[in-house]
Amino acid sequence: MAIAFDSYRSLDDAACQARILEAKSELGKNAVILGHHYQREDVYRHADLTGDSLKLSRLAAQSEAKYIVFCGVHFMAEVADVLTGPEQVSILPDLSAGCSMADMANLAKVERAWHELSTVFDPDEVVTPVTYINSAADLKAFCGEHGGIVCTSSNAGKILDWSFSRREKVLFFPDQHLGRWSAHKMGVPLDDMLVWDYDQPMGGHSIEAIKAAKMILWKGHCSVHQMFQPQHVERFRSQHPDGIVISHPECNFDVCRLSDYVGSTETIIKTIHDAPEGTHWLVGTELNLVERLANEFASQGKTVQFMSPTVCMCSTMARIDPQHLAWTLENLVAGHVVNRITVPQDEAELARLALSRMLEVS
Ligand code: CIZ
Ligand code: SF4
Repeated sequence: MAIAFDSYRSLDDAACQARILEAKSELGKNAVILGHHYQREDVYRHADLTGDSLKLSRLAAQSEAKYIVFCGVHFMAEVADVLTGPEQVSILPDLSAGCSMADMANLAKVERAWHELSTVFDPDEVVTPVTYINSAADLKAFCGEHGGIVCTSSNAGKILDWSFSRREKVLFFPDQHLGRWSAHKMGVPLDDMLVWDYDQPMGGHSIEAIKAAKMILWKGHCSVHQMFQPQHVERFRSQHPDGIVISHPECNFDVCRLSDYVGSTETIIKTIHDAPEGTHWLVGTELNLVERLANEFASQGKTVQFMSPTVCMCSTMARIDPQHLAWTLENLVAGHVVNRITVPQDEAELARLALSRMLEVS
């Protein structure tokens, strides 16, 4: 029988750290720990591989390890399961580590939107469905089935080019901000975009408005990135006229427009890494990553400052704490798999189709 979590609840952090190291060394090459850029420091330090969700899943797919322990959120562990072999096991140390943005779209709501669109035109001829990788596997499968594709914050522009070259319109979910910014960058006017409110019939729009729109943006967002506001950028600019501002495309449109650079976590890291010594940065993305960058680049004389005056962490990812990691690993040592994430096979096949289209395009 698997070891219950209860006894780990009161385990202090120092004891956890020691037990994680011990379990890791016993597991050796059988297990690989993946750590997302937004992961808290006391867990991130145990990662064998680090990166954004896509890079980590690709690395997982290349790894020989039987157990993939994903210190991230639920959709990432699903992608790892879809992209790895049938003998590999994807594990999420705390099942409540979800993504609130991913939860803003679900299959029932997207199917209803597709059905409502079908009263205006045949969406399978007119609309490419594009899902951000931050979404459940059944939505990726929906895109696979309907000629659609997955995108990440690194490749959204290329994916939209591909999508518009095939069909006249795009339905983009769940993040309206990534969709709006990426379409804007490729020259789609804001007037040609509408926000689909999934709680209203026909997304809250007239048939004429739907016929006229090029980009249909799902009404979803990341609650962490919504905390960054234009006034934070303006205050920084007035205090540091030579400062440079970089934001994640999940930030709202005005923050992106006021930024010098907009890019994924991998882009943010690389841009600051490649910048000259002595530069001063304001960064609009999750706090754990920004603090890590601030520490890492301090020795090169680069100052890295967090965009918001309040703490904005990915609180769901932070549920993967040292206690849950220790519990997961010690169970593996004892021969028990806890918190396995599996995507049903038919769904996984269609999700893989949408993911492989993305991998080909980008
Ligand atoms: O795809 C990811 O890992 C996320 C959530 C953001 C990013 O830009 O890397
Ligand atoms: Fe989801 Fe936002 Fe957390 Fe990213 S930061 S995993 S989008 S809740």
